[in-house]
Amino acid sequence: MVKKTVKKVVLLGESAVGKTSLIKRFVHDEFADDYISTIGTKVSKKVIDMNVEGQEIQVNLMIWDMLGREGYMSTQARQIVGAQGVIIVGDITRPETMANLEKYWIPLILRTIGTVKLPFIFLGNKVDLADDDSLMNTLDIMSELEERYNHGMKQYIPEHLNTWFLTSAKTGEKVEESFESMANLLFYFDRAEDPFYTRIQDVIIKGLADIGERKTTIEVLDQIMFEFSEAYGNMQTAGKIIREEVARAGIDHNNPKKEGVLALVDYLIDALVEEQMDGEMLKEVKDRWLEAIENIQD
Ligand code: G3D
Ligand code: MG
Repeated sequence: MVKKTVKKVVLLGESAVGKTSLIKRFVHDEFADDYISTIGTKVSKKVIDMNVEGQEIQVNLMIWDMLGREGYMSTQARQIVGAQGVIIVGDITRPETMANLEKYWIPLILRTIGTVKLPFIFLGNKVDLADDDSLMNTLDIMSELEERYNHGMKQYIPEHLNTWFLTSAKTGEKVEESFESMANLLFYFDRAEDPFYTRIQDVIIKGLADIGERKTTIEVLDQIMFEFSEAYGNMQTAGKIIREEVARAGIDHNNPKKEGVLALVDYLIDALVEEQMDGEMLKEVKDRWLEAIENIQD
């Protein structure tokens, strides 16, 4: 008997690191051409057959790709909800995108689902373009990430696989292996409570949850949209309001300006007033947003 499971996997990482290209390279069988426009996501499906200790297992990977308003924390956060595995991608040729694997993406996962107890695969992509310096930098980062988040995990996946890879969506190098490893880790996480994982979980959460002081216009805009959705309560309606008000404020998603964000604050506060949000809380929220805008350094 083949055991069948369905798993949601998301790819995270900055714009242009190669997420869409990696998925295209890996997935031949496109599950749905429909864009889930409300969350700016496209979902592809790929079936992986495995044999674990004599048991035939079919893992149906539902792979979520971020489209459109990429770079917006609220969009990213919504995509992460319900994920059973995360593939975090950096571009080897852009060291800051590699540094952000831990600095930005892991804290975002923590803030969104409150735990890191789901499997991570780390990818340094565009290895076909890498020079020696960027390769060394990437290897350093990868060994740290492995030690911190995937220590001891390797014993649960087949010999030829790993929890991190240097990939190329262009040549196909290690792309298949990356997703295959994710499928294995998903299966492992289903079955076992890893003592190491449980032990480090709290340390990591305490150590990383506070990272991420927001400074750029995009980051402040993210913060405002995220906090608005939280304050508003109903995520779906909040998302709709944000979309409308962002348009009304004339904000260009790719290049938001301070003045636009200031206008947005007024609109969003109005929306909260209409929801009868407590006056004092409202003032606190508004002051916090204005202060964040004040401190923007682009
Ligand atoms: P994203 O989905 O993370 O935003 P994309 O990234 O998949 O859209 O890729 C961004 C650009 O990087 C694309 O170039 C794509 O072709 C290129 N790219 C992605 N992966 C690789 C890789 O492994 N090697 C090389 N050499 N290029 C890669 P364009 O020019 O189409 O924008
Ligand atoms: Mg993309």
